[in-house]
Amino acid sequence: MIPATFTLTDSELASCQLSADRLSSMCRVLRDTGFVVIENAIDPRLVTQVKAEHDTALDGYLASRGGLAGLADKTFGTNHVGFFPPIVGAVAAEEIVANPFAIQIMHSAMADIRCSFIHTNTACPGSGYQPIHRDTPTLFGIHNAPTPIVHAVVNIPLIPFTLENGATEVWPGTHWIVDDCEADGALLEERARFFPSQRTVLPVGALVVRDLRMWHRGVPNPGTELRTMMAIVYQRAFVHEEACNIPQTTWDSWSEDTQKIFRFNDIVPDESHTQRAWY
Ligand SMILES: O=C(O)CCC(=O)C(=O)O
Repeated sequence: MIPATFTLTDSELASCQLSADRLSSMCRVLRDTGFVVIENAIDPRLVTQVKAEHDTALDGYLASRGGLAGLADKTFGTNHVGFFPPIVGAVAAEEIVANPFAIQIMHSAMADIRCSFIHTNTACPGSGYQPIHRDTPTLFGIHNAPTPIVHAVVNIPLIPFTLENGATEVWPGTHWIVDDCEADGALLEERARFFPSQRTVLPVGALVVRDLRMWHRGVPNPGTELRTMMAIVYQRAFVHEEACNIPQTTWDSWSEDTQKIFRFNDIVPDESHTQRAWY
């Protein structure tokens, strides 16, 4: 089990509420280590449904791009596919896109937040190592002082993540390294040799809230099954992010609180819904 892991109690699950003490412990772990895991935040049956709908959409997308062979040299790491699934059905369920436990943590850590980035990362069979990286540069290019968290990603594994099938590797504490990693010239591989890393071994039903600055990488999946995680990025509401478009039916199914998180996006008729694509 990853040290940064919490298990929700029956009463937390029933009320969808964290007590002030528990919330404060989770936020402290996020602040100290760069990530926090809740191992039972989502009904596994919903995750199974998300996987089925996601995989159908991903199949169609890959077919439209000539399969994995057609994406060779385009993806970030061999056979690591980044995909924006349609924001419909189970993928768009509030337990996924605005999970109440993840949202409480992020509201506490970042106050008012927004989201425009509903995405998945799939380590396909035959994937290799990605370069070690962080997903966002430092705030305002500040390199001489630590800054508070501004972006967080919520990762939701769609199958159990194991050491054998490509559980993501993370370097706890590295979100506090604020120098200009990219300009420094030393590969993070060289620097990361001096820190211990952890693998995010996770059951279905878990979620991870990760500071986007934390060093991490996708690793090989030598198995036969797609290893997919949702990667939904939230940021403090003052930060600009390219809008996505949300189908009207999905928008209407959301509570006011969820609509507030997605308020900077375009709401479109269902038939006009399109998603971004990297390649
Ligand atoms: O899929 C993973 O385990 C990590 C993916 C990732 O970090 C990325 O594509 O930026």
